[in-house]
Amino acid sequence: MTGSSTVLAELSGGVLRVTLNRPDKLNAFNEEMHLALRAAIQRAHDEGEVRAVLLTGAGRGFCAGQDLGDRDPRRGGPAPDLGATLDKFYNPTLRLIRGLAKPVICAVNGVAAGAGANIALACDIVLAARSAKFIQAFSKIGLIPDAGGTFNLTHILGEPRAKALAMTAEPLPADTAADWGLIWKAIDDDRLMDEADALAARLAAGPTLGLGLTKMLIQDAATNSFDAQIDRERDSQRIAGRSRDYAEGVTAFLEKRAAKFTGQ
Ligand code: LHQ
Repeated sequence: MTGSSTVLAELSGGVLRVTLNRPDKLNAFNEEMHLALRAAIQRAHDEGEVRAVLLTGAGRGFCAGQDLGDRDPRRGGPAPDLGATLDKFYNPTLRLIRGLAKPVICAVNGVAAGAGANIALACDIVLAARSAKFIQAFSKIGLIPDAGGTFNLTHILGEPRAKALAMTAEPLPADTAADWGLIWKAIDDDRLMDEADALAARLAAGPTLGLGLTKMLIQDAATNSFDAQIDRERDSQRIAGRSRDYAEGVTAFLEKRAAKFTGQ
């Protein structure tokens, strides 16, 4: 187990399990937690043994976004530069998650609000406890949905639902989030972590290079033309076709046995 006390990081069987750990604050972000989360995702980039990441939260919540106690306006002083906070803390971590050529699974174990909701939505496969809710809480405090919210909500849901969620801050139950395609699955609370662990283990035993290429292609499809995208598929398939895992996958199929992927 590594990491600070605010973010626990544990590598087992190729899965780096990263747990946001300020449960008495519903895992709201302070500066230490920002840096610790970034360090954990950076570790997933740096270490070849990490072949999948599982992000979750300790206690009854997943993450309540920014710790609002950190910038109490009652203390007076100049207004904070929240753009600088995004530049310094949120955006580098979001870019690391999206740029990590390995699967990132998010197990939303409870309420996900503000930037907490949008960090979950930036992950590759999102499972949520049936009791969890996603809240675009920003409009309640006069802010805009950050942490990739305006991008992901709009691309995944379209303008009507994105605007309504953002402007009303109404909690979206996990089942509805799954029905709308915002997340992969809602799962009974007592089954969530078992299913998330099993999925993470399965992906960590997968063809990591090919899964990473797949992730990047699907992300880029949102902004590429069809024409550009099929060229990218050609380039990526060329790389995948030269991987050891492709040779192993085809050999295993022909030999009627399970493939043993190494991620290369
Ligand atoms: C919290 C928080 C919290 C501190 C619960 N902070 N303590 C913002 C600014 C800067 C830069 C850029 O980006 C951003 C992005 C953002 O994330 S803005 C959105 C910030 N988040 C929110 O507005 C959500 C605030 N929290 C809530 O609305 C509720 O806590 C939710 C709906 C998440 C959960 O409600 P409950 O289940 O009723 O729990 P609770 O409210 O009783 O919270 C439990 C404790 O956690 C409580 O502390 P206490 O000492 O009273 O037990 C809360 O004060 C604390 N907490 N969120 N964001």
